[in-house]
Amino acid sequence: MTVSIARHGEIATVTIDNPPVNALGQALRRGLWDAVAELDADPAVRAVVLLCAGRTFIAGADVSEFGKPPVEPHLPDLVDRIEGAAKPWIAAIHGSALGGGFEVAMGCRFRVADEAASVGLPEVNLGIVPGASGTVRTPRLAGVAAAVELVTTGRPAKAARALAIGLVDAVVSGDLRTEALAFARQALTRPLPLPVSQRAIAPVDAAFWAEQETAVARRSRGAAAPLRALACVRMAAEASFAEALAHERATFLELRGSEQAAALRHVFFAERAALRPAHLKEVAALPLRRAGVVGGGTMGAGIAAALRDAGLPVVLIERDAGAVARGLANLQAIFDGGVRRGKLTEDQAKARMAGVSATTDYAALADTDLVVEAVFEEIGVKRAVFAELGRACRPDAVLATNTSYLDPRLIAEGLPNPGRFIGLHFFSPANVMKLLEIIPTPDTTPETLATGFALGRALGKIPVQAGICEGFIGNRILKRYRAAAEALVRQGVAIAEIDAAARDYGFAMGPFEAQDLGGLDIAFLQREGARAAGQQVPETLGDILVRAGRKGQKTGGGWYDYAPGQRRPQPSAEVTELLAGQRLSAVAPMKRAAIASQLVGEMAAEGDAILDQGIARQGSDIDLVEIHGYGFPRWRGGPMFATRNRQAP
Ligand code: 3H9
Repeated sequence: MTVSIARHGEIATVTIDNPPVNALGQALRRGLWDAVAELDADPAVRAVVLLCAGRTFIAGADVSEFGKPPVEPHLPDLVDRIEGAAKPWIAAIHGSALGGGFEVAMGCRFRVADEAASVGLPEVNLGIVPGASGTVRTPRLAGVAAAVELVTTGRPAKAARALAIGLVDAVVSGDLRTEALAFARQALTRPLPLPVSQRAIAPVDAAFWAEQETAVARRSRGAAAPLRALACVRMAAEASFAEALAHERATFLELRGSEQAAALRHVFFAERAALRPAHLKEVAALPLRRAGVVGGGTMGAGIAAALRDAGLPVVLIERDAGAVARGLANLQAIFDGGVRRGKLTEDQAKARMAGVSATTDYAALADTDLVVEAVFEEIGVKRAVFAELGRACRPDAVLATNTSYLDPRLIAEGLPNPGRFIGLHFFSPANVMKLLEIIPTPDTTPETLATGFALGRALGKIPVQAGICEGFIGNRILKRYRAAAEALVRQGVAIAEIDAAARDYGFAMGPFEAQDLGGLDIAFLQREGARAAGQQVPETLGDILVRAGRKGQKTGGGWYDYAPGQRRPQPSAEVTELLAGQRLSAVAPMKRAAIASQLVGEMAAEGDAILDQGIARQGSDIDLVEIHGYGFPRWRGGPMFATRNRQAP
């Protein structure tokens, strides 16, 4: 039974039980519709408490219904029906009341939330706007500014904030059902507040909308939904409830059928599938209670910070006392940054540091469940580390390398119990970037692989399995992308025009300005290493620049020039001269859309090769790698989705 009714004296409870997240599919909407009728007709009932079973309140409309024609009862009608019920309904919220779930809660006369609950309207993350009065009722509850923030960012508000801004009427600790029933009894002793739809919206000054439009457009970088959501709130503030509702519904239906919404739905389901891959369903992960990190540089410190953020005690190993001190200072700097940005309190930062013990002695790793190696990218150095780990760690401890380019099989050679070895490729800064490439070797056991995914989940990452090849999934595609960008330069397309095309497409930065920021020398050294090892690696345009001392912003110039202390790229006469001999005769000027299409097409072509070789398990994994590791615009769905769906860039 999806919806069940119980009576507690003059209060009824309506309990929704629709696992996993009580999404508002058609059967549930019908069940609630009928519950209103049944309770309206029962003279013994004076108020109704709406509860959910399971881990959360209603998490929203059922996203899997979005590709299909809407079926009655429609959600906006259901929200109106609950609001118009003869008895007041009280939403009792635990977990998350999101999207349609929060819209149902706003149809209720009161909202009572558990102290760990959150409420929000995340529809923009799916490329849509709320479609059942979210943009129209929220400003009536919490004011225009709060409504704009909620609907344009999609970020939920935690219970305490929701109470402070008026989204909920009470926050309770203890048993939610008991507390909500007590709230309902109290509420019946006082006059009822107006239904939300009848409340007034406090006016805002004219400049507000212009400021918000600029700010939202800047933030959303090509994503359509946030600006459309803003327009809906504006309509709510300036027109009648009914007009605003009709405008919101029309916008919702239009966007629901858009390419952006299809792309974002693809990402939504891909992300959830990535966390629990089907092939590991039956495999139990090993327990993760204590972790070790070898190497306290930028990468190692970032990994240690990520582990601490997830609550794991960390042993940090470095090779000498100076390096131990530098590693600790790197970690301290990360947590200090968290405090400066308001993400951590001073006390939390102290607790994060207190959970780290740093030493040169590998024996300190004796009782760790997992150790991640993040030392210099050189095979001999890494093998020496694993020889130590093989001696110091428990035989069942998972041992991971964070290599980005080396063959993990070579790193693991000679390691006792090679089944517990795995590649865990983090992206810098490792405590921030969501992507985690997981690279099993032929020896890695399913339990070790499952533990890699469990770690990814614990750290709040998007884990993606990759096979062994140079650069795994992400860096291999990056190489092709950069080569494609260089090929355009050789054809005579201006460097700045290529970067602008990538930005227009939705990337934060183009391929050349990104290299200038990160430094051209890392990839150069790697190519030089391969050349020294006898591999045929053709000379790139980047090589020419590095040989001329242009390594990027840090040397005052790379693909562009930079004025001292400035980060704004300026076209460079020196680069034009250095590359003059490399350009073919000028081609017809290319439109930016065609440039972007070519770049993304090359990424997808590499993705196809990666799939053919079994390096990635599915196209959606490649999309996740690009979105979470390389700044591919989420609302395009990733290179594989964008190319397959022939989106016009
Ligand atoms: C909306 O409401 C539009 C309305 O304004 C207007 C309509 C007219 N639908 O994330 P999890 C599945 S738009 C269908 O791992 P958690 C998910 O795929 C909606 N399925 O759990 C997964 O399936 P599986 C606005 C959904 O505990 C399973 O549930 N709402 C939906 O880590 C568990 O999910 C949102 O955007 C859904 N709406 O986190 C909320 N949601 O097990 C989206 C989840 O087969 N959801 N599933 O892989 C969330 O943010 C999280 O699921 C939540 C729980 C925080 C609730």
